[in-house]
Amino acid sequence: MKEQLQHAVNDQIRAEFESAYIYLAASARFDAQGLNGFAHWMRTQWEEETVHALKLYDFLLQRDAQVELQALSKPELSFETPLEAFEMVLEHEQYITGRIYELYQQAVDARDYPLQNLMQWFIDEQVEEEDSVRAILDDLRLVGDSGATLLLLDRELAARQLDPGA
Ligand code: OFO
Repeated sequence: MKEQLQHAVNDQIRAEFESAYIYLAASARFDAQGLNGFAHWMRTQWEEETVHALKLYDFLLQRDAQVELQALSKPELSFETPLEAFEMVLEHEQYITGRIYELYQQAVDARDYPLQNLMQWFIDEQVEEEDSVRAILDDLRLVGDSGATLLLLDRELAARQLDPGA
């Protein structure tokens, strides 16, 4: 595997672990606010992002390429309310989608077909992730950031399970 691509995949491993870190921090904040369903959703998202990082990690190992784990930044949370939190999540996932497209393009340019296949999986995954986050945002915009309906949404999010295909 070309060295430049190995660096790019290692950098994406960092980005996935940093995503996981952001969601874990968000989970702790919701837990402290007593919104246990939101906390659970974020913690499940942490788990999914860890799976994504390991998918890339295993891919490098399979290709006999070099794994170079990088330092992770401290997660900075810019939200106060559930609505702001999910606006942050959507913005973050759109940023990740941009990175995935970039990595896919690099794989195309290098004619690295296995990496193109793997990136295709990530591209599909990002469509699903952005869609599910938009659905929660729609609900939050309808119910607002407080009151009984927010608690109902909190209960709904408590039911989220880790997607076995994630
Ligand atoms: Fe949130 O998605 Fe990973 O790639």
